[in-house]
Amino acid sequence: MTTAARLGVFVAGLLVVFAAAVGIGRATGPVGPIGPAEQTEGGREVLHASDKHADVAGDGHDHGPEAATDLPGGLATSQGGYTLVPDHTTYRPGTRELAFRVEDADGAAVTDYDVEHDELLHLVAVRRDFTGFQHVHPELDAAPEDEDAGTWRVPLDLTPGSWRVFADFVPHDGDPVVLGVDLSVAGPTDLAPRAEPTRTAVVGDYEVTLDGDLTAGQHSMLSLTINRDGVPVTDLEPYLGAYGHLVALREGDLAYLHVHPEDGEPGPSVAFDAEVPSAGRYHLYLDFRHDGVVRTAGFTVEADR
Ligand SMILES: [Cu+2]
Repeated sequence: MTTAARLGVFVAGLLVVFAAAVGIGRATGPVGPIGPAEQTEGGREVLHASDKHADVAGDGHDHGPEAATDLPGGLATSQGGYTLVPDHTTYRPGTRELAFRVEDADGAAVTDYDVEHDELLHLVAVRRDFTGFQHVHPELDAAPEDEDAGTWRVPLDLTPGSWRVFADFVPHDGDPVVLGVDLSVAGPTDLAPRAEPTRTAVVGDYEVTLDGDLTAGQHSMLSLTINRDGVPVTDLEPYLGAYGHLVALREGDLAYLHVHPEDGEPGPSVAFDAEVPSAGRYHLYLDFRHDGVVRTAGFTVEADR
């Protein structure tokens, strides 16, 4: 058969398929209004927010049908009446002081915060290719007579690239808030390749192993086990009110997820209750303290549907 003839047969075949599809469509007709659980998208059942209340805010409350305000934290610079205002958004590489304020709906710098996990404000900085993770605790200038009242300051180690900075805090007598803002750091850079899922992280003499799986929309128990030179560590020191502190960031948009530590022994395993809002890849950072030093172990985990 010549190419033209083959093409002709192919086109004729397509027409037959198309005609058959039209015929089937006419025969069955529109199905009319269908219930939320019957709709399909790409062959999958679509669950509406009203059918399944994912605790995306991670605070244990049922937030009802998913609205913009129920998005995970850290995706917005301004949310819930609060705005994260950095003094600068462009930096030269090196150790640089980040100065910022949290402004309320009236544009006034917030100076009154509630302690959460032992601190008034947690600041997490990560380069958008998931390198250079830092979890630090800025100092607040709260002296009311000071014109800088409400300004937070903290040094960050910045390498060239695009960074996301998260401020995780509780305004006095308010609800927890996580705001995010991008910083650009000048200079040539090599971006890290996409990280593959990992179960083990090595930090200096320490090896940390991750057990447990993440499932979208469900509470998932994660256990992190810490060994030093092959010996289980059983004398972890409390850090931020627990034997470990875990931050989870979603690949793609760096949504910031709350992960709650479970009470337990000072090692070798630390348990967390994590809930992720969607399937896909997450980057987990465990901070733990031993021998007076805080170390960070990073993991990449694929969450199931
Ligand atoms: Cu913190």
